[in-house]
Amino acid sequence: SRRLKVAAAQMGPIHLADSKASAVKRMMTMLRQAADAGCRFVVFPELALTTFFPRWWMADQAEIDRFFEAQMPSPETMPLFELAREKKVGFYLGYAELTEDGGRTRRFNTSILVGPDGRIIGKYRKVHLPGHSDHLPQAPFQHLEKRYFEVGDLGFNVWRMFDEDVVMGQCICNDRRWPETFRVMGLQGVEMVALGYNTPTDNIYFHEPPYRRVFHHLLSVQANAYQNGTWIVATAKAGKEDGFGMYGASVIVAPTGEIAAQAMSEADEVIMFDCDLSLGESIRQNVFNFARHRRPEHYRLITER
Ligand code: CDT
Repeated sequence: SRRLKVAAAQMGPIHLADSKASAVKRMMTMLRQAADAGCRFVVFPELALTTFFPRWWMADQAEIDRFFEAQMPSPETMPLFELAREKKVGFYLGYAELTEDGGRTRRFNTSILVGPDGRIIGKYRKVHLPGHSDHLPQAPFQHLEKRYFEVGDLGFNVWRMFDEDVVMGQCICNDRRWPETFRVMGLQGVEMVALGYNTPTDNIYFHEPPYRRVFHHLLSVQANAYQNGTWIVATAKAGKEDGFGMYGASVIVAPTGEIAAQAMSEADEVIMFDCDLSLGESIRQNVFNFARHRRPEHYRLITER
């Protein structure tokens, strides 16, 4: 059977005052731990280099742009890329991307797949941006992804990694709640999806208990893994950033929908699993054999509305 030992490198809080270099140092410690245990792929969180800055209202664009990367690898992340190449470990990294496009500055909530040779092989820009774009002074904190980022323009793709052996997909945080995210990758034969997230423990729009927030996270990744016969590696940035809580519950989910490994803390924590990639094949060849059983002629409304 084909196997890939992977790690979810959950991160504890990154405060406003923390430097990108200090976040990278923490990531390198975890990458080393994963590599020494035989992992060949490590998934880091969404916006892994900084605090989850969409919680802060900022009007000054220069202040906002401090959280963004105009190049990747950046000077701060270069040591992570070098360590990964030395250890021959691939990784997924989420960051805020600033790019010049035909004289226009564009900003995206982005993730990349980096091969074990240290080269960027795939980029994704977050499609489902949650939150709001105006200032909500009554709310305990903001969720300004719709203000600070454009909707991603690259779609949901898959890439062959590890000597063409593994069909890898990627998405970011809120995308995991949408079945369309995974079905589009499923239709391209995805075998493993890497995703990072930052999910506040409290809902600022309507009240719900924190345990229900974790339940909806697990429900989403477990159902989407099963319904597409794919592994999902979901990695949190967790804990209290400057007093604002985000849950952990990073998980490695099997194509059966079962949780193979789960983080116990809201701090830096590496969880690992030796994934059998053929496990998804029996699901994709039987119950979710798309070619045999899907009926897209009855799904038209999904793309028309
Ligand atoms: N980062 C991110 O996408 N977080 C959202 C919070 C939703 S509440 C606005 C999530 O879906 O987990």
